[in-house]
Amino acid sequence: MTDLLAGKNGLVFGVANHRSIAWAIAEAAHRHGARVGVSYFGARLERRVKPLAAQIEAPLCVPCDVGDDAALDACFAAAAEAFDGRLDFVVHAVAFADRDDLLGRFADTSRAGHALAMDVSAYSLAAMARRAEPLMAAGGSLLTLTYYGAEKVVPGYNVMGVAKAALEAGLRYLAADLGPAGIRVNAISAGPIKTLAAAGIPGFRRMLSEAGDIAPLRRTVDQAEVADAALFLLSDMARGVTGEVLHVDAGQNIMGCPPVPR
Ligand code: NAD
Ligand code: 0WE
Repeated sequence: MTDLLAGKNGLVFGVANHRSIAWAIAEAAHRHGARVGVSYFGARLERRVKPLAAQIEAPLCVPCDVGDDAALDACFAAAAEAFDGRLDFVVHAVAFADRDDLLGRFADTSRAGHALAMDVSAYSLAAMARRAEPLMAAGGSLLTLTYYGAEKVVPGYNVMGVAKAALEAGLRYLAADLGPAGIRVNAISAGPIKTLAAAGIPGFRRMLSEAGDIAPLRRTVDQAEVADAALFLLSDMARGVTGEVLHVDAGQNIMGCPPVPR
């Protein structure tokens, strides 16, 4: 293994625990020579996240509600300070909708539920990009996480699917806006993985097992596989790639119907 991110400074949003995709990416980035700051949501997670941050000698470990402009300002100010004003990458691995909106019908989503999912899960990428830009004078890479429910109806994903569709469209507009400054913006569309965000979703275990049956590789993916793809997109290896959604899903998304045993 090489040091794909040697000398780079990065900020990772969305670490909740050791199962978080954000954690797998932070750990992999650190292993590949990056200095990685982490941000987490709310004081409740501090006890979980601080020891993880210590493991990768994070120069920064700060709370941030991405739905709060002042909190984002404070977080990027802390990053500017910790990294002497130079940031090379940002990872956006944050999503939220009201639990009730993931149980019923999309048709029944309230105006407030729709606004919340869009704000936290989609708008926040633009809010981060705008704040990262002045710290990325030498260029940079922004990465977000999305899901197939943005492209096709996944029962129960509901308002999150609509928010992920907005996230994916938004990433393309950001890539166009920030490209001239040498800042790339991409997403990984991950297959289903058992994390905190998936816990308590009714039928998730069954979904995982079906995904593994449908996918060409006949299995699901794990956090480490998403992190390896993230290393590529964050590194100079991907210097020609922007505005892209890379599927890391064992191929599940290419299937038009389940395989027929012959
Ligand atoms: P996770 O629960 O570990 O991560 C989600 C994170 O979002 C948590 O750290 C949570 O604290 C954070 N968050 C929620 N509201 C926030 C707010 N207002 N401000 C700041 N942070 C907030 O679960 P995960 O599966 O690692 O999810 C990370 C990303 O990956 C999400 O965008 C998710 O949609 C995406 N994703 C997950 C899967 C999957 O099956 N697990 C598949 C594809 C994409
Ligand atoms: O993006 C997600 C889930 C994001 C998420 C999860 C929760 C659970 C707890 C957003 N908001 C909340 N709010 C809560 O209160 N995934 C890609 C994982 C996921 O969620 C599903 C899936 C998959 C896959 C929901 C229904 C169907 C499939």
